[in-house]
Amino acid sequence: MFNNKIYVTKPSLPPIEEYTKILSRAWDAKWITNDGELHQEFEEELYRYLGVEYISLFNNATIALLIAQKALEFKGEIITTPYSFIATAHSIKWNGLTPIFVDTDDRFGNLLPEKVEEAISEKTGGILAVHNYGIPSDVKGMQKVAEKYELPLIYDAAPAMGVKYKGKTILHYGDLAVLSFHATKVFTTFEGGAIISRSAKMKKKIDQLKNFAILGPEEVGGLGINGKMNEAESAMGLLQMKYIDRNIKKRKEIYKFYTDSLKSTDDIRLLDIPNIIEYNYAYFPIFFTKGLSIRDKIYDIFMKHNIVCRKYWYPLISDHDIYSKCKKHNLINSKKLSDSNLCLPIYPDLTKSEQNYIIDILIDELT
Ligand code: T4K
Repeated sequence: MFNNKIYVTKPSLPPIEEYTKILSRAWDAKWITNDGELHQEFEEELYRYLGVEYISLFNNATIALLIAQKALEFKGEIITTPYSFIATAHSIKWNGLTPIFVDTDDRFGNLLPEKVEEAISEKTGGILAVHNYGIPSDVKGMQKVAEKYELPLIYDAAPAMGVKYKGKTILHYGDLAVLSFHATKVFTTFEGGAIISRSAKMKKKIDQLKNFAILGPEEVGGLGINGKMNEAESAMGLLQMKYIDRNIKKRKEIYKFYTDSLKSTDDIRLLDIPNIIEYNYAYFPIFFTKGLSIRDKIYDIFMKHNIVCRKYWYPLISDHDIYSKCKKHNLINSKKLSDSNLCLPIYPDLTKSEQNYIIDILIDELT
């Protein structure tokens, strides 16, 4: 038994000396937020790394999701997924819009384009899809539906930093895509996020919205908010760029070890990620084919052994009181996923003995 708790994730932090060295530039300049030098350099590094043209940095992904919807003029009812972190739906509600919950596929928990199409009505004013666990699915199908009905499409790509689809970043899909750089993500700036847009005009609009809609010293263009990333977060982002590939590689090794150890275990389904996707190994969800009671039993056993797994995503967003009155379209697959999943700890610093300990407990309980 390990004395310290093993959490589902832990941030990968660079050496503190490297961080203070970069941060000292903000100290010397006495410029600590509002599009500082480190902010600009971090944005540049992201262009290079992601191969995208327009990025706006944010203080977190939730505010970025709010702004993305404002920028695309989402209105009325917004089709979204019940199988995600609560922030996905909250961002819709904060904008005074109504989430409509549609079912996902039964493998990855991503919205199904055909179900989205079925749910579209004259009240629909946007689609907020998620690359669940950072894994994209039928992005082309979703694009077709959005185009056919002329609906703006946003991807909540919060966990998808570094993920590629057919050799290119997944962030090319959707009218806008939103990343999170929270402490629990593969790439962290403490708190933080970004919107990837498709045109200089849209980036400008987003950059204004995140800065109170200020157009000049004496001019405000409408209703804006404070969504800015500061220099301490930007310094962290700049430094983290050095480590991202190494961190993803370490995650991949753990992912492979878990997969090899569990693939012949009955009663568990693992994610089967298609070859066209280069994953960032953000999560290691397992799905108990016999459902909720065994999942909850294993969760409790792990807790007794100081292993803190998470049921991402249980309950479904649509089952929380605040969303209970929203329209739900036959959430059969998402309900099944929600009742059967458990995410095992995965992060670069997870030691081999910790990995063995986790697997041994699980296999022991299931055999
Ligand atoms: N959309 C999606 C699909 C998302 O997953 C998220 C965020 C968002 C939108 C919104 O993005 P942000 O606005 O946050 O940028 C956490 C995070 O707060 C949240 O950012 C994240 N998703 C979500 C999946 O997880 P909690 O309440 O589960 O976090 P917490 O504090 O329980 O942390 C989880 C584990 O991480 C802990 O057991 C221990 C470990 N941990 C956590 C922190 C904060 C550390 O080891 N160090 C840390 O500093 O929501």
